[in-house]
Amino acid sequence: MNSTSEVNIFLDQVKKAANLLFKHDFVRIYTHHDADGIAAGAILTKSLLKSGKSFQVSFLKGLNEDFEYEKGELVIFADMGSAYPEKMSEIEADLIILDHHIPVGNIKPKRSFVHVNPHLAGFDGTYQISASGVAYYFAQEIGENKDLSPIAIVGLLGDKQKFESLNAQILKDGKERGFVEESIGINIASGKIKKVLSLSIEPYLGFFGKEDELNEFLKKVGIDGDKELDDLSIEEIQRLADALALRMLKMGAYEGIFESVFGRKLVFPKMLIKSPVLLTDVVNACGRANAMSLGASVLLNDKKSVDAAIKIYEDYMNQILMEIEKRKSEIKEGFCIRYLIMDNAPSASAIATVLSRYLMSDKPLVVINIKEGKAKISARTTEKVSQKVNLAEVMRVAAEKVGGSGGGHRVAAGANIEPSKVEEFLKEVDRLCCAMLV
Ligand SMILES: [Mn+2]
Repeated sequence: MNSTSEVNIFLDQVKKAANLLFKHDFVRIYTHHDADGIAAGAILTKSLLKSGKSFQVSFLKGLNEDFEYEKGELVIFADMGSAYPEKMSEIEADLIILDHHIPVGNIKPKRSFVHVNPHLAGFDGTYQISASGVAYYFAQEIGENKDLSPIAIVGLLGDKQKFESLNAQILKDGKERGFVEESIGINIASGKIKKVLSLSIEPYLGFFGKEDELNEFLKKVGIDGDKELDDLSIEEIQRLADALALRMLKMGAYEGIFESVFGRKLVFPKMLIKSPVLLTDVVNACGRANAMSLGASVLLNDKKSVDAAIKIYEDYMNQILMEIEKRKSEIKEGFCIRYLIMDNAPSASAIATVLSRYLMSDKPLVVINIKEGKAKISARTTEKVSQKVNLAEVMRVAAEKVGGSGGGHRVAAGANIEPSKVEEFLKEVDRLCCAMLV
């Protein structure tokens, strides 16, 4: 548990950021295109609207992309910035960073600057708070915005975080005010049982494209697959949970996953999509499909957006699950890592996340996607392995060695390198992981 002084340092950063915001009428916001970044954007949108500020929200894949601003404006970066000191130091505007990635180097601001990052206050930004959580705390400083707790929870779920420390407070706020409810159950999407089980990637259950196997499974458990998952009795849920846990165990799922999937289930009674898992998957899919604003609209409870977003989610799940089934057999063994090299795959990170958490959880997994003349790398591992192996460091060092760049979190990191350097890069990654595992 973190001490009061760490909480105070963090809240002090947040307060300074709010004070800088109060000096401006207009804010330019750049946020990341993933679920956490979209959730941060939605939180900023709603809290700034309420406080009467004008603003513009744009989504970026990363800080390698161009961004614009007018001199002297206020620019907010959410879910990015902390690891790009050079870029941040060039900005000729007032600047707020709301990030949870490990800070790198020193930012030398040209104008007023507030850096809100849990790492700078002694928190662990990998598990204890995400960018949407940081934005949530910032929003509480601007006004009464506890209704945004479900949106912050979507962001932390998107980043595979835990309900501890600063995140625990967000959950507590939500429960106290009736925006979040907790009951016994399985933390999985909601809807028709067959569809939920076959399209689930969080947790990954391996039923996609295996209708006979799924029917057989449901028959054994004694559950009607055409029923709504939310209509099952406690006793049926228990049976289903036991059978799913056994299946996941046999597949090789990381043991740390079970407590987050089984036992406790969260519900957002006031959101249009009430299942936090489904809502997170939908927003994440919107980000992948370049429909970030649509994802944000769903988070802001815009009725018109829901059907289109669900359609994007179903298409995306189909695509990813098809890719996972296809790629499983192409994974190669290194000494201390496993790796997969793909050409033009839809997404490296989703595949890396699923494979490393549910199917091959004992070693770090490095997935390389060669697309448009660039090699984009996603590295993933479990919390257990990450106690020794720091993938953020591995990606940064190995990428820099071959002239690229990399970074991220201990459990989930990435890099960009030249395709011709892939072999050399993988060798270095393997060497670094072996060195850390000693
Ligand atoms: Mn994030």
